[in-house]
Amino acid sequence: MTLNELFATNFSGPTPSPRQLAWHALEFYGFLHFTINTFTGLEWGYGDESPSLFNPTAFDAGQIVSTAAEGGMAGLILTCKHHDGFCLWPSRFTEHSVKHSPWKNGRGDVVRAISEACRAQGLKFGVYLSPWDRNHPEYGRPAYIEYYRNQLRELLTEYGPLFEVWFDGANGGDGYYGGSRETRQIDPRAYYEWETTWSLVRELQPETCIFSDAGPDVRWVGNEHGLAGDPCWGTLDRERFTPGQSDAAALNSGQRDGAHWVPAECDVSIRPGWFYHPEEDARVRSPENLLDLYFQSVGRGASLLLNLPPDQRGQIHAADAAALRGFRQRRERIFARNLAAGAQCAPRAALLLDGRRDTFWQPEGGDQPSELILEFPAPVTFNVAGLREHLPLGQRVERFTLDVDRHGYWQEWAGATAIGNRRLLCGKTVTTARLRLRILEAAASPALSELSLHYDAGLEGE
Ligand code: FUL
Repeated sequence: MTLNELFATNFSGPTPSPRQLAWHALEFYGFLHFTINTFTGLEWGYGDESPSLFNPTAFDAGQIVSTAAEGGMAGLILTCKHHDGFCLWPSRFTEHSVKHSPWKNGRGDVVRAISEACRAQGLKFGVYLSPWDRNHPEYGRPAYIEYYRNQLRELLTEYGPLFEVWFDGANGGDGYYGGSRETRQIDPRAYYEWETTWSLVRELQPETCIFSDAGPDVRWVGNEHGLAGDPCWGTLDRERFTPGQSDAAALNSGQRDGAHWVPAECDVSIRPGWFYHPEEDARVRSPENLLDLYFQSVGRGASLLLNLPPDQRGQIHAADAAALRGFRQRRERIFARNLAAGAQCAPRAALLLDGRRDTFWQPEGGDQPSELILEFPAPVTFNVAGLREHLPLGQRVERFTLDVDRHGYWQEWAGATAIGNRRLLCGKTVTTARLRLRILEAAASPALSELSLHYDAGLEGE
């Protein structure tokens, strides 16, 4: 019996699949909203826009991807087709695409360019293909589902490995629909036959994670503000949710007793809109605001999917690039060093301080509450703490505190419900020679892979 098997025996909750574990390691990646809307100023194109409107003046996939990479993003998801139906690649199944745009005389392929730039710069690549299509004449009828799957097949087979496929639940009803200009209501539960579409993804890209309001691999967090619930459990009863029809509050917090592992992703834009609009150039989020989002998404065990909309040149605007760079610098300043490294502790507990996810600590004997004490060679000043659970063994911890030694007495510094992939806590600045982690409630013997302490002069919790 391996150590993992031994520790798994007393736990019956869901655990992540290998593809979900790989996804958890990414934590922060980007969205690219780019299409005809970039040129018409809309957020939702009606579907009757001429492909001739798509004409970036200086498209540069390298600049887009390097901006994301310099911001510390691990991957990018591109809106290959948004609700207006215009395709950023020359799909064989429609004329409503880049092949009829003046850009590169109709010979361009944004999906190819971005996917190749991602590969060249070591970022993962993912696709967004809007199920709602306001251009297509057959939308609302069975023929459209076949069209949708044909397009998906192109994206799944012609652009290399994908890390995530993003299925949007939005549907506003009205549209151009091949000239009918009417409202078409569909039943999201029945119309798309998601199980069949998901199995196509499984067959063609078994390692990619499928995102929707309801998973199956990654779930929507229930808002577009970048905020995970506190707590935000990685578990959910998947059957109770339908893409496009989900209970946002339940998605925000997850369900502690959920039977499936379906972690949350926080999608949010760096600007007010998802697409680039020049009038929003002065309304780009600040590095400080992005850091706040990071603590409330990644710091609660979810991932952060931050949208960077390419502008009318086909590049990331300087204001967005500067904010992203500033955000990275803030993160680096805070997290570069683990102030707890080098502490004296029980021998296996040193595995919490080695900066590795694959090694982990479990309390001796599995008693509850269980505790761990770190003694520092010299007093440590901190106001941020980070913890990680060893996710191959599931989400076990339900309540914990971090206590500091104040003149020989333990005083609670911070406490929370749930850890999961990552838990970041901000508190009052404190100086101490000893730290105690107390796990007050857990579903089974806890398994933690990381504990870190940090200090940042710009941060202070309540
Ligand atoms: C929503 C869409 O309606 C927005 O336009 C955007 O793509 C966002 C990420 O998802 O459902």
